[in-house]
Amino acid sequence: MSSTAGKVIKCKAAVLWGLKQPFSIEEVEVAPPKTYEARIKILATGICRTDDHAISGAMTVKFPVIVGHEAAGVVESIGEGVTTVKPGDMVIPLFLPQCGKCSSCINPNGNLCEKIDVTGKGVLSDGTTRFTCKGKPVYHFMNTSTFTEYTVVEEDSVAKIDSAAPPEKVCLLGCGFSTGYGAAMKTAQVIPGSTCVVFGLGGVGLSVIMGCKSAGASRIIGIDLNKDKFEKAKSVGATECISPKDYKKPINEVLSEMTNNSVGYTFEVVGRLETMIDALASCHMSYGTSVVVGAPPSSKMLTYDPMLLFTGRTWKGCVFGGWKSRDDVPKLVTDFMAKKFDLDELITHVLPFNKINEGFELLYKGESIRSVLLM
Ligand code: PAD
Ligand code: ZN
Ligand code: ZN
Repeated sequence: MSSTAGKVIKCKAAVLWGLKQPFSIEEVEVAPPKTYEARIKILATGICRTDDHAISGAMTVKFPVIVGHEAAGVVESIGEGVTTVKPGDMVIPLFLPQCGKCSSCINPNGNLCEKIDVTGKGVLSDGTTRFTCKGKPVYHFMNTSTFTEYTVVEEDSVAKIDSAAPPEKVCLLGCGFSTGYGAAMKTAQVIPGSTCVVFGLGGVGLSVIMGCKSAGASRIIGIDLNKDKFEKAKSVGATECISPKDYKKPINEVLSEMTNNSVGYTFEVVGRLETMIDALASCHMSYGTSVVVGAPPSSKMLTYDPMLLFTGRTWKGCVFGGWKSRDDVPKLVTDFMAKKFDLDELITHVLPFNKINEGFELLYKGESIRSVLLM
């Protein structure tokens, strides 16, 4: 048992005190894990656009909050009743839990565990938080909260992984890579020889490209407004890249002409209503499948021509790539260790944790794919 087990740990965390504010590195108190909880020492954590959705208000959260949800770390201590992880285990916290009991978990095709915190409750199951700062409770984010040296998560929100896995790389399996790769491999089930189109070439979009390539797609078209993203997209597998700004015609017509009307799969990896409709319209009217991967903005509605679906298209979405998190993350780590995919292409910046605001600046300027913060 570690010397800190059962005690409050004081450590550094990046606290967001309110909407649209920079992170403030503070000393926080992290309470010991309660029943069915584990306290984790975070070793490395990536910056994902979803964290920014909390800062910008596109996603509802309670303040003050510790965001961050893409990480790897080591279990420091466990609460009563925990049997599947123990102190010293290398783990990945899971923003999508797998409780094993809810309607999604018990169905072989479901992965959206009902314990996911999509409404921004910001507390653990007992309704309280394990963080305090300056005497105030600080809320959790998506069952994870990784922008801190220590966090507490529930047992069903953590996956034990290979102890030899490098945390500064496999942290990406906690969100961005797994989400994109799974959208192609698991949700769309791209078939060999097909043509795929990926809207949005951030860390998640590039991971979709990697999934399409692994699945044997023969043509992969990347779409972004920022042409600086094209080079990297090509190096991970895009066969060509275009910007909608270069065309007068609607993008679905452009793609239909480019491919002789043969787009099998499209992926929306931006998180905008307009691109969701563009992606739907861009897949083949009869056999095409379009997958919504980008997180939709809170409380916005879509209007679309139902003829788009009537003709035969399939419209899907997925959270976390469709993977069952506790079952599949350790397997993805095994695949990474067996060199079935490479994460280095996605990691453009590595920064010390206290430079977190710089990491977000890189995201805003469109200069980074993934910045990884080291504790
Ligand atoms: P990112 O901001 O790094 O990448 C988004 C890319 O989209 C950028 O390269 C932009 O230039 C580009 N872009 C912006 N507007 C347009 C447009 N109109 N047309 C084409 N391209 C455009 O984000 P990311 O890769 O980290 O995440 C992408 C989305 O996926 C984001 O909405 C995030 O919240 C979501 C996400 N979803 C899940 C999930 O489980 N479904 C998980 C992780 C991230
Ligand atoms: Zn994410
Ligand atoms: Zn569940």
